[in-house]
Amino acid sequence: MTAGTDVALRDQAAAVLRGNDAGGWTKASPLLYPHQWSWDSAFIAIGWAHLDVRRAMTELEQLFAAQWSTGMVPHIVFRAGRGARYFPGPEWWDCAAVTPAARGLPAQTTGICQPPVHALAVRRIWQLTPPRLRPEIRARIQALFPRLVHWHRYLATGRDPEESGLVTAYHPWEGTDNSPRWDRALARIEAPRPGPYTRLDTSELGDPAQRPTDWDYDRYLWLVELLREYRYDDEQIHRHYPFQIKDVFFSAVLVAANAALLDLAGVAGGGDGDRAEVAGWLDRGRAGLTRQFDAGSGLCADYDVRAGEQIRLRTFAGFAPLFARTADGGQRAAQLRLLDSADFCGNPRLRWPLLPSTSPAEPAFEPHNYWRGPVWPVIDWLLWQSLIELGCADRAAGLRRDSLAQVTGAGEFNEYFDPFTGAPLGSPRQSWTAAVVLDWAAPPP
Ligand code: 2M8
Repeated sequence: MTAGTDVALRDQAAAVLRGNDAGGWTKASPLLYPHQWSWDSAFIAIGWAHLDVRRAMTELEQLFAAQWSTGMVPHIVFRAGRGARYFPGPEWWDCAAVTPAARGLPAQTTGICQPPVHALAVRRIWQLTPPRLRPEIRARIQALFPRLVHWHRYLATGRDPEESGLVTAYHPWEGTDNSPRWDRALARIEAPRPGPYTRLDTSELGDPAQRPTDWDYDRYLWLVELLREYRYDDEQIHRHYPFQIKDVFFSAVLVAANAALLDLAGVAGGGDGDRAEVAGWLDRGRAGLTRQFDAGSGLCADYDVRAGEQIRLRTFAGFAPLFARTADGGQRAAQLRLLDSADFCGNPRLRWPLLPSTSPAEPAFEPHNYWRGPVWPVIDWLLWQSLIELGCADRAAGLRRDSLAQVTGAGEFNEYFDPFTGAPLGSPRQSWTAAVVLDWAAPPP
């Protein structure tokens, strides 16, 4: 890629973010996702940081303004209001009516959460802050820091009462919706009885084959009904609720984010107590992932708490020790070998050697279908950052180069891409895709 194409790509990516800017927060995408999503906002803030670090901080401040009193940062803040075309809307969740934890917020929210990329975003914003803005941005990071700690504490306690170091996910919407990782747990829900509903996503997108099935949606919505019945109360959920998965990818992001939070403690003047607490979560998370690492396959396995069984599938999540950035020498070597094997980036049918969401060798693989095969630029961005931190500069440079080539070749900033053809799929003008392109295409400092 020449310097000229970099500039053109940056301009196009910036235009996507600006086009989706709703004034202080950014729509995840213009058609399919008109509200503010949690982990999207974190990636989006990284994109904004290349254009305007103040705007980048505002993105996260707006998101954290909707943080629950438990510390949970909700997965959607319904900022576009009730009239916006998105299903399911706030009435399905009804959070403020059933739990005091969701009262007094500036907008309605959902009652679940997504991977905590936020501290990674704040660290990146700080790295990109020009000297003249440092006093202002430092003060804003100081103000946000306790909220970030509160968020991580919620995940380390409310979502891990067993102190396993692994986060319990409550819903496929907590990140990777129709990943085959959830298939068996969802299949155990025999009689979902959600109220009557009409999906908007499939008609909005035009190709239902790129989205979860109605079978999935019945279960997604039934799980929301159960969560509401348990008043989003973690203790009740742990006792009664059928879908509880120790998600190694979510847990790995928390480990990486705890390391970022420790770095930020220096910037934000965090006290010794905070530092010790965060360091403890980091160690516990690393140990939890190590217990889930299967030396035979070279992958980390999720764990289904209700069924008491390991979830052994070849998906991107198996690379959790890399995503956590804590892989020891043995894990790192095994995972790097596997990463470039025919099961993943070395598959001869791939258009680009990028990490697909599900291995083409997995029976559940579908090249067009959402989290069941396509390449997601944000996931490759996380892997790229990890490889840099783990000292794998050459492999990281390849991921960056191929990711940019994928977007340039497609000429679109879509949500995900066909791994075999590189064709753009899912929602067009997806904010987080534009955001990571801005980071990849940035001129070296
Ligand atoms: C997708 O999920 C939403 C529900 O949250 C949906 O399909 O309607 C996922 O890819 C999720 O991880 C992402 O945050 C969201 C917005 O981009 O879209």
